[in-house]
Amino acid sequence: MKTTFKNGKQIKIALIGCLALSLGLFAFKQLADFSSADRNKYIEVEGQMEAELTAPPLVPKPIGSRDATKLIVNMEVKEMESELADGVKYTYWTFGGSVPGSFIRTRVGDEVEFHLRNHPDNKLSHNIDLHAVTGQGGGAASSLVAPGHEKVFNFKTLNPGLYVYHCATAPVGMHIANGMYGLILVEPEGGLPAVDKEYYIMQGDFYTKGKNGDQGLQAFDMDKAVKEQPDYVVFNGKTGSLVGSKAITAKVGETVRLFVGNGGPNLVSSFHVIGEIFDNVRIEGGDMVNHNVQTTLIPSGGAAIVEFKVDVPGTLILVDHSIFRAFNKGALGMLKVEGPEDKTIYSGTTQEGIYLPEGGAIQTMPKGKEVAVSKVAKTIPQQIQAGKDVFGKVCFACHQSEGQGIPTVFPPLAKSDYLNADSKRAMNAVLHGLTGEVTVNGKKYNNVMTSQNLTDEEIANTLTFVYDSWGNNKTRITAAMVKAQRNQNSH
Ligand code: HEC
Ligand SMILES: [Cu+2]
Repeated sequence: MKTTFKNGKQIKIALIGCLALSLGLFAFKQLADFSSADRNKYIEVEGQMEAELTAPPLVPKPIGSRDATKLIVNMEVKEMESELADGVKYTYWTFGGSVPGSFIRTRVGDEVEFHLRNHPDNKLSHNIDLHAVTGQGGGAASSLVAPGHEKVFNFKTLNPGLYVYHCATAPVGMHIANGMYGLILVEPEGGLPAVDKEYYIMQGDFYTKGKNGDQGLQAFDMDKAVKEQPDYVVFNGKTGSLVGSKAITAKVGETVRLFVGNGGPNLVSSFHVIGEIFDNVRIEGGDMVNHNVQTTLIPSGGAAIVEFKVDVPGTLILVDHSIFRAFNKGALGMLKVEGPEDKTIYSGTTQEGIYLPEGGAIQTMPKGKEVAVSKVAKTIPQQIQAGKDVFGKVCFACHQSEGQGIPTVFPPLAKSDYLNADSKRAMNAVLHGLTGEVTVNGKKYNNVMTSQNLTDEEIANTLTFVYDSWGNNKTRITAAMVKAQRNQNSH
């Protein structure tokens, strides 16, 4: 008994010693790591160049052994209508015209001069928060830009890794939900090891007024977004973006690197490739590399770099392994591998048609409701119909789908005393924007409505729709009235 006790004590002392030593080493390593990020501040730059930007699934050329440089990034925000699924349209807000936005490739020590332009046809202000930036708001505080304008800010890349960027304009969740996210890679000194193929994939969740599969232009649904109940969960902005003829490709024996991001806004991704095992995963896009991984977790607003060698031919299926999202909401892509078989690795007869998307859980028949565009003067019902369309693309983003507004931020258009009291004032708000304090239904608002860049007819239709809806006084506005108002103000 006595000797065992003594031994126990010795073991304890040894353990404490070990612990102290490893803590010391850990602290030392931490210091070393911090100082390397710190050191990168002093990397000097050589010359300057414009950054190559690419739309998914492509990535720019590797940085290789190039010196740190002054890197000019020219990024333009574009609001655009595009297809979310077969027969389903959506108004996306994009960085560079794609969802996810353009891929940006830099190296540590680069001095980035970031030019954010907001296309003149856009309706809203936007900005950018890059997770690779050390500084206020990740750049968001310096980049809020109105349609037709440009903002410039500068940052030095201190930490290597794969980072998400996104818009951070209020309502932030809505801007991200509409597609405003992308990836920026900061390569270490000397670059990442060379591979044969590199691709850019980013997951996102989408919230539509209609159900999954409902046809036509679908407006953003704030309620579903707040409840985190997406109708679509997709790779690269739409269902089928990496399916069939759009699949990414590789040849047997090649090494593949996927830069995988997750824009959210809400869901975490369980990224998995059916029929492969990841040889390397750069966890969360940082320095730590794990090996032999089946599924890697990619947080919302996070990323990972996965690498694997493809050994046998076939179609590998990329999924979020929260599996209903893959087969029923769209989070399914394909990597087609061509080349000779290797029976020592895999053999068996191959059946066609497995692992194909199954579509929305609750399918409905296409309604295909088309709005006729006529050149002759519209009747009131036609004006209301056309106005509803514009409202759904432009005004709903702030005033919400039922004109209910958002307390303290966006005033209601439903039963609005401000609106109903003076139609000229309402036309002016849409024509020229509105700032300063206004009181609507007894509540004060002091915010900014940007001018809306619409034609006289569009404004007339939209206001006629608004006046006809949600308990308003049914005033009819014609294009001639808007024109008169526009001219009156240009004196
Ligand atoms: C970017 C957000 C935004 C968009 C888009 C927008 N508005 Fe506004 N709107 C506002 C804000 C903010 C105010 C209040 C401004 C203030 O506080 O001075 C406002 C005020 C108004 C008002 C007067 C107050 C009221 O509630 O009656 C009207 C009318 C109006 N908007 C109509 C429209 C119409 C029609 C559209 C689409 C063509 C539109 N707005 C698009 C943000 C927006
Ligand atoms: Cu935005």
